[in-house]
Order: sequence, then C-alpha cells, then structure tokens
Amino acid sequence: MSQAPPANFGGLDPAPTLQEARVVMLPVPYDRTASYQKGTARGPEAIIRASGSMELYDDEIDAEPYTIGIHTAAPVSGNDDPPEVMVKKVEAATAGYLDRGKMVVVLGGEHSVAVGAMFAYRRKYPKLSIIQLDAHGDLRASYEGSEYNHACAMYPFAGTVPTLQIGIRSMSREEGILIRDKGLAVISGRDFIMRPQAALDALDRLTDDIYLTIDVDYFDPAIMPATGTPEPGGPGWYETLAFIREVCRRKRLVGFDVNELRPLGDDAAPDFLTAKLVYKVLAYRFFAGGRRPD
Ligand SMILES: [Mn+2]
Repeated sequence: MSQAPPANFGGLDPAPTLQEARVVMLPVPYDRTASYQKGTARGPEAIIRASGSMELYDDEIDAEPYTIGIHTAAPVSGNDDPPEVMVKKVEAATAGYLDRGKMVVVLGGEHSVAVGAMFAYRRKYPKLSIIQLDAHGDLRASYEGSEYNHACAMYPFAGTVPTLQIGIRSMSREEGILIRDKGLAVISGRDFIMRPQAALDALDRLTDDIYLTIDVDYFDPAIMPATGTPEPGGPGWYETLAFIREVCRRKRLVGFDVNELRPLGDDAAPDFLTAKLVYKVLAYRFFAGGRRPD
C-alpha cells in the first residue's frame, strides 16, 4: 500500500498556504435538508481524496493548473447547523476570501451550500450572472418548511440577476410557471444535447462576470449515479467540458461550486469525475481562455 496523498485538493505536497494561493477550496459537508437520500455531506471529503490521485498535468491544454496555488480550507458548517445558519457561515467565509483576492470554490454538500457563496459573489460582483448546471430547476420559494432547502437554491437569484439554467429536466408545475412568467433562460437536458449551439447563443443574454453552480445530478446517471436525486437523460462529459471551456473563453468566470456528490463508497468513478471536473474548470479559467492567470 502506497502512502496516502496529503488531504488537500490535488494532494499537493507541500500544501499551498492561503497567502500563496489564488484559489481556495471551501468544503461544506452539509446534507441536512436532503429530501430523498442523505449522503452528500460526505461529498467534499470524497472529492478531495479522489483529487489526490489525479494527474496534475492537463494534456488537453498542456498546463499544470495547480501552479496557480490551490489552498484547501477547513470545512465550514455541518449538519448541526440549521440551513439559514449554514448559509450565513458559507457567505461569511466566502466573502472573507474574496476580500483577500481569492477565488472561492465551494465543494458540497447539498445544493443549498451554493446559496451563501452566491450571495457573497453577488455583493463582490454587482453585475454577476449565474449559470446553473442541474437536472432540477431548484426554483421553489420554499420546500419542507425552509427557503434554504436544496430544492430552492436558485430561487433567490432567478429574475434578480441574469441566469442560465442548463440540463433541467425535472420541476414542479409552479416552477414551470415561474420560468415562463419571468422569461428565465432554461435549456433542458434534451435541448442541450440536441442543439448545443443554443446554450452558447444564450450566453449573449448574460453579463461578463459569471458564477457557475454545478449540481452533479446534471450529468447523465450512467456516468454520475452518485447523487441524491438522479434523473435520466443528462448530458455527458465531453459536451459539458466543451461548454464550460467556451464560457471561460467568452466570459470572465469569477467563481464556481460543485455540489450534490453522494459518494457510493464501492464505486469511486463519480468521485474522480467530480474531482476532475473541478480541476478542468480551473484549467479552462486560468489557462485556456486566452486570459492571463490574474
Ligand atoms: Mn440542484
């Protein structure tokens, strides 16, 4: 048995300090409001563990993205906190790192871990737009007694900032009405797969500063079975990467989160997919967009 890599994103040795890092990984091991299956609280740890066995060289873009400096922070919040407290803690932590000039990458946890991060980013970037990759609309005003339930993650932002929701293929009737009434930009899983150009055209409706929130149930369950509420008919790996790369080329990706990984334990492939997804987003943001790593 070889020695386990250090417990930070990328298994970096030595682990970059906050001072020398451009990017901060912020684990939020939280699944208190999960409605179907618990277990996403173990997501951050599984992502970090898998990332320690990942190649740090990106062959697609011929770069080593970890050289920007990736600092893994201590976890914020946990299931002892009610959702509104968790959201506040994530918002405060995110705002603190943003003030120090860092890009914060929240690792969930259920999708509600993104809400506090998006509040903090919106304050830092007043012209923020949000792109959501997800199977579900997450547009409920409240669910099971809380407005911070994972099924409500996008409600505070939809219609308030420009949004683009991609991969959506499951929603309530009320969410469907909201989408029509507010004229929200929503591209279903089917449309994204059949007409990827439609998603690229929709980018024109967004501002330049983009926040990306990725619920892994966006992906087809064939490659991402490890999530609490899987939905058939999701996009695959390469078409998703191509889209994210194009977002980074056309816009300024200011931050992102990845959430809803529910580790299976005996199948590590989804953990590796999620870790690599995080690393690919960093690769595109800092090395493939024709922009300097600022
Ligand atoms: Mn979601």
